[in-house]
Amino acid sequence: MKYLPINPSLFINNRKRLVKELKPDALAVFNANDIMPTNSDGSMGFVQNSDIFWLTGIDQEETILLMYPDAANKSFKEILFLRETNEYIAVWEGEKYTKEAARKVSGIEEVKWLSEFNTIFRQLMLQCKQVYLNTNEHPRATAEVQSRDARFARSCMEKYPVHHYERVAPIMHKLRAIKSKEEVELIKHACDITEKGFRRVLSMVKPGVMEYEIEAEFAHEFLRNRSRGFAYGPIIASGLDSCVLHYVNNNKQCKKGDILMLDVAAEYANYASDLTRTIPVDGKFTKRQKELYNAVLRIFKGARKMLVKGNTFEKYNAAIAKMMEEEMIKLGLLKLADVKKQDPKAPLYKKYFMHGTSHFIGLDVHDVGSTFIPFAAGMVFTCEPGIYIPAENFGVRIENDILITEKGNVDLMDSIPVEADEIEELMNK
Ligand SMILES: [Mn+2]
Repeated sequence: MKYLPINPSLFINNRKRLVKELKPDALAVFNANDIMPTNSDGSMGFVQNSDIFWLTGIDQEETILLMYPDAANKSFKEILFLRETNEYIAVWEGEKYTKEAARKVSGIEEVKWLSEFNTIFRQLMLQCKQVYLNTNEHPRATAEVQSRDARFARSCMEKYPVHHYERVAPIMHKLRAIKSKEEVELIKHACDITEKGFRRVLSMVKPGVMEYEIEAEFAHEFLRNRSRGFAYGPIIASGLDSCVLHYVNNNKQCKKGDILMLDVAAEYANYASDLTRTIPVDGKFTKRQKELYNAVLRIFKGARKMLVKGNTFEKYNAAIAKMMEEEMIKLGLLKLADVKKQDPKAPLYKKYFMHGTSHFIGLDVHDVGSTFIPFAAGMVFTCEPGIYIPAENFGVRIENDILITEKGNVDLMDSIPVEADEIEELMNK
C-alpha cells in the first residue's frame, strides 16, 4: 500500500457502530474482493471490498471478517481470517500481513489463518440465532460477475439451509453514509492530491496538447503523492466530447478555441475524491463560453448552499431545476413560455442537464447511502451541475465535494480554483 498507516481507532469505532445495529445472537460475515482476471495469467490490480475495509482496514485479498458480538467464547466476538503467507508467496508476490501486522492495522485481537475458517465458522453457526450476509445493494450496481461475498452467501445458505438470514447491506449503507472525522480527513487528503494534479495541468494545457498527455500529468502527480491513482476513469474531454458524460477515450488533440472538461480525481487510502473543472484550451474563454461557465458556476454556488442538514434530495433537486430553467432562459436555450406549459414529468431543462447534481462519496466514488432520508451531518456529497450544448460544440460542468456539518457545510475543495478569471490567470502565468 502506498498510503500511510491509518489509526486503527477508525476501524475499531466502525465495528462498534455496526455491533449496535445487529440483532441479538447474530453472526455477521464479510469477504474481501476477488482479484479479477484479465487474460492468460494477467489480473486487474486489487481493490478491496469497501465494507470489509471500512470494518478492518485490511487491504488484502481472501480476507474474511466474522463478527459475533454475543459469542459465549469472548475471543470469538470478532475474528479476522487471513491468507497464510509462506516463503514462496514472499518471493513471488512480496509482503503479506503477518498476524501481528493485521492486529495492528485492524485492532482485532483474534487473527487466524484461512485454513481454520471452516471449523470455527461451523461452531459459530451452530450457536448463533441469525446470520448477516453481505450483498452489493448499490442501486446502480450491475452484477455480471459474482463477488466473493455473493459466492459465500450462496454456499453458506446451501450448507445451512434452515438458518435465519439477514441482509447486512442496509445497515452498512446507513453507517457508511455518515463519515467520521478520520474518514473526512482521508477524503480531504484525496481532494488535496487532486488539487495538486489540477494545478499542474493548468500550467501545461495549451493548443496542440493531447488529452492523454494531460491524463499522464494527473497520474504522475497523483502517484507521487501516495495515491494509487485515479478514483475513477478520468474524463479528459475537449470540444464536442465535453458533452459526452462518460467520455474516456482521452485520445484527441486539444484545439485552440475548444473547451476542455476535466472530470479527474485521485483516490487516497481507498477513499475517493471527485472533481470536475471546465477550462479553455488556449487559456481564454470566449464570450459565449464564459456566459455558460458563469451560469453553471452560479447554479453550483446556489446548490452548494442547499447541501445542509435537514434538506432532502427531493427539495434540493426541485430547487436546482428552477435555477437551471432560469439560467437556460437567460442563455437563450429555453423560452419562458415553453417552460410555463411544459409537462412536469418531462421538464425541458433535462435536454441540457441530464444527470443528478449530487451523489454520496466516500470509499466508493458513488458511495452507498439512502437518497430518501434528509441530509445529515457527516454526509459527504458531490455538487456537480452541468449544462451541455452539443449544437454549440461544448458543455460545462463544475464539481466539488461537500461535507455536511451541524451548522452548514464545508467545501472540501474550496481551495481549488473555480472562478473563470482565476483559471485564466493561472493558465497564462
Ligand atoms: Mn461525481
